[in-house]
Amino acid sequence: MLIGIVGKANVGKSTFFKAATLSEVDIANYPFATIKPNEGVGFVRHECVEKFFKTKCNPQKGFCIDGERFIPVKLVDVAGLVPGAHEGKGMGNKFLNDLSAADVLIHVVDIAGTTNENGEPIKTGSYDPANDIKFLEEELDLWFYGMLKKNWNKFARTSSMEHQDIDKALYAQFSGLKVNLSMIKKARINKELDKWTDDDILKFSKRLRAVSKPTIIAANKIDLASGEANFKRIKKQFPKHIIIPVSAEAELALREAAKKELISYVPGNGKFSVLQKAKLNEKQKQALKFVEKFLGKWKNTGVQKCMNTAVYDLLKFITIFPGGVHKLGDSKGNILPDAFLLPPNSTALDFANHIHTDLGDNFIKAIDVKTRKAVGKDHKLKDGDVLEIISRK
Ligand SMILES: Nc1nc2c(ncn2[C@@H]2O[C@H](COP(=O)(O)OP(=O)(O)O)[C@@H](O)[C@H]2O)c(=O)[nH]1
Ligand SMILES: [Mg+2]
Repeated sequence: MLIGIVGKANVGKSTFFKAATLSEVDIANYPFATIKPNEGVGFVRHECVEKFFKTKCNPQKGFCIDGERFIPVKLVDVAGLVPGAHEGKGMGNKFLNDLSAADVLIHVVDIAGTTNENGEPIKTGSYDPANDIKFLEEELDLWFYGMLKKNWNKFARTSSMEHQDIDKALYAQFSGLKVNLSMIKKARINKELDKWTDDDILKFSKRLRAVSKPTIIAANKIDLASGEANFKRIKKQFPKHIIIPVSAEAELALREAAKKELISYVPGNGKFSVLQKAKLNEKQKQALKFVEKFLGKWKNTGVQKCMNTAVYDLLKFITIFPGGVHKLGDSKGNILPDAFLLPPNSTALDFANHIHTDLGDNFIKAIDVKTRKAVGKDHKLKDGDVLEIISRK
């Protein structure tokens, strides 16, 4: 799972990224083999099944506070995209490449309109953030379009002459882009490839971009003047988009204060409490006062909400906990040590394979630990299931 943080310069991408990847707990074990310089580990929040089993978990990846499990996901902070990025403007090619592997995007927009189209600071409210939503989608569409156009004539002719499967032929053009065959089928025009017009290619590029890089809008800097009015207007203007009010700065303040043990705060909550032993300086007092007022109005900072919405609502992933009917711990006695994110419609066998292909290869049956019922390999999993895999080895 890779979430791409995108947007033009100075909208708050890095602030969002820093807030989302800052955890109260230092975690040694990430489930990711490689982390590039502009990548980090953030978390989605899911109710922990420890409550169901009336126990206390010891997560080995991620962490758990107050019965809320934080499950690691990778984030990439893509440097500011400018109009014309698809033609290479402002290192556009490199930045777009950074997005190739993303499953879902969080488009950070300066909803208060304090930055112009190039990300330069201007008077608050004097730029319409609607332009940014349009511009970014257009850049991504044209990026997809450019990839197709590069070899189109030759590729369309060969594919038609050789009677190749159209979906597979198109699929081959998007290697490395987290595009799969079902996305191609959803987006495709129903015509032999050598009959496609330029308009058809563009139309397909747009549809494919929309299904393969689903995007939510983080309406950031909502704490500033004109943030709220712009947010309301833009929600009306883009009724099909998911737009979440965000103050990345407020979230960063909360996570930093929690890390210093000045407050207790569960990311995503609408409240925090100042810890008894905390010695706040004047600046910290002011910052927390501002955040408290903000939460009173907006309920939460929106950062955790963006993460959860991207993974659970847009991608419709489910969380599955490995466990056993007789033992919820691993060999070292860690209770409910893991929580995995799986794509929608995953089966018991998919889960076994996700843990280890050996487990999939030797699959006998699985047990739904909550109901204690045995299930077969094709059993469809649902969010929050606890599963035990019984294998031959
Ligand atoms: N008021 C306010 N300012 C913010 C917020 N998020 C970021 N900023 C400020 O916006 C500026 C640009 O932020 P940065 O994260 O570097 O933007 P990036 O270029 O998109 O990575 C900085 O001065 C931040 O402090 C927010 O939620 N509210
Ligand atoms: Mg930045």
